[in-house]
Amino acid sequence: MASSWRKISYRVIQEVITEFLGEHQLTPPVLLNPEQLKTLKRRISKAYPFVDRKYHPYKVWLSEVKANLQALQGLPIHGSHHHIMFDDWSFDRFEDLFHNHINIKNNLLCSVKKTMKINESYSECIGVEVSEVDIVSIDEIEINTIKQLVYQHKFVVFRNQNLNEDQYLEFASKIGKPQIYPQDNYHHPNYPEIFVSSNVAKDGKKFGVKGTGKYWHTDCAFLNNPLPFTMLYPQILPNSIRETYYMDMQQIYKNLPANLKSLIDGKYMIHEGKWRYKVQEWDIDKAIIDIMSDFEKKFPPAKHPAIITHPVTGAKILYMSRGFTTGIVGLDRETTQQILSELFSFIEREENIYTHLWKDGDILLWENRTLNHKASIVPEGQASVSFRIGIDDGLPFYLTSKDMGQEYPILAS
Ligand SMILES: O=C(O)CCC(=O)C(=O)O
Ligand SMILES: [Fe+2]
Repeated sequence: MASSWRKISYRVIQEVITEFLGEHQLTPPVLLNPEQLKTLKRRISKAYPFVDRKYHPYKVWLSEVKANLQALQGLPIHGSHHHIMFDDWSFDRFEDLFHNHINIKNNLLCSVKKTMKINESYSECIGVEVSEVDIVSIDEIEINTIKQLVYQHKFVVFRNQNLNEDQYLEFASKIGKPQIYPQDNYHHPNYPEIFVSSNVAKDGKKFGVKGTGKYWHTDCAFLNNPLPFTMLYPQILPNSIRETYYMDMQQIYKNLPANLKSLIDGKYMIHEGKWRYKVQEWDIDKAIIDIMSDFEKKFPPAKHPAIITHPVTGAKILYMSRGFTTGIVGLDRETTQQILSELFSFIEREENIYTHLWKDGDILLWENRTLNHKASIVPEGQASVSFRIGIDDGLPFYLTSKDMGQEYPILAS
């Protein structure tokens, strides 16, 4: 898979340097004085406001910038730099690299502002609100902007939407590849990509599954390939308040005390779905132990690093939840339980919880690598129906240590 990181990088280099040269009325090849060089480097760095400076691809990219700046000044390039130089300053030959990629937000806002309203002050910590967007006729630039907003702000809420199933699914397909959830009792009868959370029958038949997600979790953490994005679109909101709660596990990791960090640094955690399995008609007369072992045959426990690295932003994220995380690889049961319970009490504190209060017409799209979430309780007797679509953004769920150790870690085809 081609690296969106590198594609973004070249676009940013192109735009920042071109602008800089224009401002200074310089035509390459030029010799920049040290002050100009410093300014240019600072500007390029500032184009990545949300990237961890220690992120490996970022460092590789910086070394490319350095080499290209040397080329720009006509200086010889030393070392094993085998990358393309911006010697002729016609960036056309990078066009194939830019094709079909995620654009960085700053490149796009000007054109996108005309078609949708982005309210970034929507919440202090996470989330951004998008209104006045016509999802049915949304274009590629808007989609790319939305993806970038999700990576940066963790969730996007679209207001006042009124989409049918086809339109909803089409929107999801523009963002990425809709997942077909591996348990078909959750499927919409006509749209297997739509995961139905419902306590209301449809055409006299059971429709989806009721009361999903009432515990802290990230969707599909118990699979080897969990879900990058989740989109949720309530169809019927109960008369009582209906909320979904979120916790930003990137921020929580940042705040994690050093002693807790050291307990899980470099460790893998185990995630299991079996404790959340909802029994089906065909489970009647089966012993619970057999139901669970059947589930486990289909969905063996998954292992993921306790701290994952985001493939786009390079952020470190504490990847665990009370709903699915059941163990730490290599530690005995008692030690595991003690560490997990310490971590959960640190994580699930009131100040870490952001509440989204649902309004009619809301659609939420969130970063499922980063946010833990949980549904509010629907009181008995009140109707509630939501359509969820899991979306694969086509990037690795996280970078592995193997990726991090290589040059150009996520560039391999
Ligand atoms: O309905 C909600 O608020 C969240 C549901 C959920 O987390 C899920 O179905 O996975
Ligand atoms: Fe969920």
